[in-house]
Amino acid sequence: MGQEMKQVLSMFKYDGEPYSCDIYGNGHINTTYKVECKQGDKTVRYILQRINNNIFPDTDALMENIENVTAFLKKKIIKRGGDVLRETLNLVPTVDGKNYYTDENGGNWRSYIFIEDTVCYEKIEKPEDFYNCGYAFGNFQNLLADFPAEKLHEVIPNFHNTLTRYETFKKAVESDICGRAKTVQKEIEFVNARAKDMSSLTNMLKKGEIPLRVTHNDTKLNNCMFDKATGKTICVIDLDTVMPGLRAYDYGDSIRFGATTGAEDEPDLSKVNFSLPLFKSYTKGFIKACGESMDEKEALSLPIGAKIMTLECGMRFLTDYLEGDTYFKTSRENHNLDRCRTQFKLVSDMEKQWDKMTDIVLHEFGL
Ligand code: ADP
Ligand code: GN1
Ligand code: MG
Repeated sequence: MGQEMKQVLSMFKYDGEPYSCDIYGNGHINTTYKVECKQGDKTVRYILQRINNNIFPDTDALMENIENVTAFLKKKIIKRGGDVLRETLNLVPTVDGKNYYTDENGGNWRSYIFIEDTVCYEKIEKPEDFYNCGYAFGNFQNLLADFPAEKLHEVIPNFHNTLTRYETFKKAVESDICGRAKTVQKEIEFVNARAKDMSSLTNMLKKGEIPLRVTHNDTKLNNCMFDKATGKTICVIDLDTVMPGLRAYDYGDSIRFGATTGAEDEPDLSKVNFSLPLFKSYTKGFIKACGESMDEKEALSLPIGAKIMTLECGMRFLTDYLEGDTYFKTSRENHNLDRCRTQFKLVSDMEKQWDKMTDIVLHEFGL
């Protein structure tokens, strides 16, 4: 471990002496490390993250959100007799009692207690796991239903405003700073052909058909931890984007990542197909967890969320490709383009199976 890393680690109130610190996980945004500390003959583990300040410029606001949300969740977990060390994220304070540390180069670091005896999946193997994932994210929203939303900073304004994302996309096509637009004409046309869809969710909100809620906004399968012993979901992580939003965002973002036979960045599109059985499993879990609080209009916004979040995410990957791969972490040439293509493949599949998707949602809703 280098001197700079040792310096960062020395700034956190860890139990024991840190002896290893390795890159960890598959997130696209922050740089995550697993820290191991020796305490007597025990090993105590932590997660350390260098916050991506290109994406989250206001670290105070970001960390205040996380501190408030986790404190709120902890109270609820204690009330129901749960284990606060495993059922929510727990920030480790710095030696001077702050929730993050700024190094000499201006890098911002935060640390969490490592949630032990869990697994985190990149791909769904068993439909039952996806049911549990749906239940976890539905339940997460329920737990935060009475969180005072005015306390939340909007750390990324318009995060899931698909229309704003479309405007940004069109500007990226127009500027074409890397000269890549000519190579992705088919993908650009795919987006433009769906211009009318971009405001479908925000229009429902504007018309008062669906309510604004406190949502997670980044409900990928790998932001959900499964208990190794029971196979059930135990904790929802990656709370950077908890903000006011729509249920359809959380539902849809999970579907686009999980209800598929291929990885988000699979280059061979013949391996990427939308999976109705997985869609059904997640839907069952999510709707069950939302319970009484959901009405028919909101239920009907869910399949729209699935398609729109998939289209939006594909459009974001394509925008980043056009802008030179500066937002999402990439590890190979055309990585963002491969990601974009899987999302568009899923959108096409969903369009073909639209009636079946709606029927499944209505059936699980009890109609
Ligand atoms: P990103 O914003 O880059 O996606 P995450 O906060 O999701 O970063 O963390 C990346 C990965 O690190 C997660 O997918 C998970 O595997 C792991 N991870 C994050 N926090 C914890 C934790 N408290 N305990 C155990 N693993 C964690
Ligand atoms: C990013 O942080 P991570 O990897 O969980 C992104 C999401 C995208 C996702 C696509 C803050 O999520 O919005 O849906 O990549 N997070 C942010 O995989 O932009
Ligand atoms: Mg993540």
